[in-house]
Amino acid sequence: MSAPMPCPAKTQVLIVGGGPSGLLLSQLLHRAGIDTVVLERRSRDYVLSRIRAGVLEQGMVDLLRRAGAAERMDREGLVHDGVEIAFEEDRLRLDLADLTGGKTVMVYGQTEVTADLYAARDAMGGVIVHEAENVALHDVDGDAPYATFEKNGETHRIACDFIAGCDGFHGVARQTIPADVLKTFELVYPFGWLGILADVPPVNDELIYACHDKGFALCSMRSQTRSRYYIQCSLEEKVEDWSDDRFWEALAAHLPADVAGKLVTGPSIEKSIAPLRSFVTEPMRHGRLFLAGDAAHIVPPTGAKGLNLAASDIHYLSTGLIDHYRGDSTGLETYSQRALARVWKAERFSWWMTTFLHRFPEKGAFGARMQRAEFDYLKSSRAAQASLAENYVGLPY
Ligand code: FAS
Ligand code: PHB
Repeated sequence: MSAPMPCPAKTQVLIVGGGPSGLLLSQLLHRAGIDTVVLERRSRDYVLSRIRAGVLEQGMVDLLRRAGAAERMDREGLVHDGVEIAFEEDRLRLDLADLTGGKTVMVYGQTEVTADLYAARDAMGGVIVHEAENVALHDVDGDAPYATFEKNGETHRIACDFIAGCDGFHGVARQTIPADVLKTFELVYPFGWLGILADVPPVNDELIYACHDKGFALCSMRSQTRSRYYIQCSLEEKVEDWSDDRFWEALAAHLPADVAGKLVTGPSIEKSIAPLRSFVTEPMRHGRLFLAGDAAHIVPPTGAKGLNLAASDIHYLSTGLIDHYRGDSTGLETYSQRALARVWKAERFSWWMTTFLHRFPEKGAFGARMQRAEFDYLKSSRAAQASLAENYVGLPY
């Protein structure tokens, strides 16, 4: 990794957050001749240690290719044209390509996407300041916004034309928008996902989303030799109480018998519990500050939309900024409205998939029968399958 670039006192677009949103935006703008600086709170190793998403929509794949950061994905990524939904002992394969006129998804981990974007930024000499502490944003609703931050005990100031808040759910950007301007919408689910990563061959060559009396489970993967599994867990669970053996036993109990019987188990590389929430911020712009990705919205991972929504935000924002510097600000003026239109559709799908496939004890026997009926309808209706498929592969930008 090259020595960190010195931080300039001025740039065109200041980006807060060096996750996939911030890195992708920085790369796309730099390739269009627009200067950026990325301020990232954590070290690069810390950012790259996160295990998160695993499924990319075609829109994200296209953006990574446009960003010149897709070579390893195209070599190592797995193109999937189908996905399975299991309900108790029943299994239903959705032929995504047949149901959507040829569309597919790419199975390639977010960790790899982020590493590829870091490599692409390094190759272009991108300015990324790691361990930038106490980032604060100033005059975002004026004509001369700027940011301050601390590093190695010194306070720095960067003037800019625009600020992109790509700093995730717990970032500073959304908090910079005045409370009387911001409107938020939230639904917190009464359970989480306990996830494991292990170097064992996947149990199935496509993902399986499973609804079982014991709860939800997901069989996913990172490659033909590395698997990613999740089971629904209560919010009181502590990951340290889950040995590998206990996880593998619980996973098998959440799956159809013929799937459980093929499970290959092994030592975990990573285990973690993620809470599930639906969250949206309106608007996604305030003056010269634009929110993108998890800084603006969160979806439960059941629909594989989190990272993919960040991608469509970055598509709208990068094209709006590029057009602005070429004299047309229409894209920036319409950014929030265009991004939110797609965000809310993905929020709906992610909420529907979560409600369909997780156990909600408080909904009782009637609720369980509604979930069974949802599955039976899906199994019997090509229209229902096409609706799930078109949302899963990703609605148009
Ligand atoms: P990120 O949160 O990835 O990145 C924000 C960056 O900003 C971070 O590097 C952070 O360190 C930095 N930052 C924060 N505050 C800052 C500050 N004040 N100053 C400077 N930098 C700051 N999505 C899926 O599709 N499938 C999944 O299975 C899935 N699993 C997930 C599991 C977990 C535990 C989490 C938290 C999310 C998961 N997601 C999943 C969603 C996830 O993939 C996000 O959608 C994706 O990381 C969005 O990328 P960013 O918008 O870049 O936000
Ligand atoms: C993953 O592989 O981590 C993954 C895949 C699909 C999802 C959620 C997570 O919906």
